[in-house]
Amino acid sequence: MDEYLFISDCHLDANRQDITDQLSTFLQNRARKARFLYILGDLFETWIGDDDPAVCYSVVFDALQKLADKTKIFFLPGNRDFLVGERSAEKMSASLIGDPCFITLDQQRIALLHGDSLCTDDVEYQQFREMVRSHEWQSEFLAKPLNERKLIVTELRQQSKVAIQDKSMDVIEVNQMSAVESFDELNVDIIIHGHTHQPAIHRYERNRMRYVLGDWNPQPSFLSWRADRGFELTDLRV
Ligand SMILES: [Mn+2]
Repeated sequence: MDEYLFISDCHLDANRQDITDQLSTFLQNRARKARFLYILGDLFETWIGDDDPAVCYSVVFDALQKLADKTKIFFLPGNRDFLVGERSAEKMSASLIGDPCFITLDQQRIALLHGDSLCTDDVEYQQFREMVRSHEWQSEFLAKPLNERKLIVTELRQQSKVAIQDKSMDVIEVNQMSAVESFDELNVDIIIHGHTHQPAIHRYERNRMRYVLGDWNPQPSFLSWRADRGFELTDLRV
C-alpha cells in the first residue's frame, strides 16, 4: 500500500550533528517504507546557493540518493533554503516543487506549503519574503562571492533573531483568519505545512484540517498518510 511521508524544518546545520544523524537514520529506515517523501522546507538551516559545496550535508545527500531507489522525493523550499535550485535538488535526487503544491489523496485536494506565507500578522517578514523571493534580489545575491553571501546570511539571521525577540508569539504564529481563508483561496480541504515548529492537528468547520509538522529538535517529526490509516502525525509533543 502506497504511503506518503511529509517532513520539514530539520534545520540541518554543521553544529547539530545529532539532527543530521537522526535524519540519516530516518532516511535509511523509516522512510524506505514510503512510496513518496515530501520535504516541506527548511531542511537546511541556511542555503547560500547551489555552488556552495556544503560538505557538511554530504551524509544527508548520500542517504537521499540511496532512498531515491525506493521512494520518490519532493523538495519544497522554505524560508531558510529557498535558494535550493535544480543543481542541489539533483544532488538530493529530489524533484523541486513550488509553494503551494497540490496533491490529491482519497479524493481530497491538499495544499502543501512551507507555512511562512500563512504568518500574515508579521507584515515586516512578509515584505522581506517578497524581496528575497524576487528574481532581482536572488540574481544579485547569487552573483556575489560565497564568502560575502555567508556574511550576509549571518547578518540576516542575527537581525531576524533580534526581530523575533521583539515580536509576540502571536505574530510569528499562523494567523487564524488567514488559515481559514486559505482553504477557500487554495480551494482545498486539507493544508499541510511546517515553519512554526508547533506540531499540531487543527480542525475547522466543514471537516477541513490543517496538519502542522514539527521541527527535529530533539526528536523526529513526521506526518504519514496511507489509504487504510489516513493521516498520522508522529511527534513526541502531540
Ligand atoms: Mn521556516
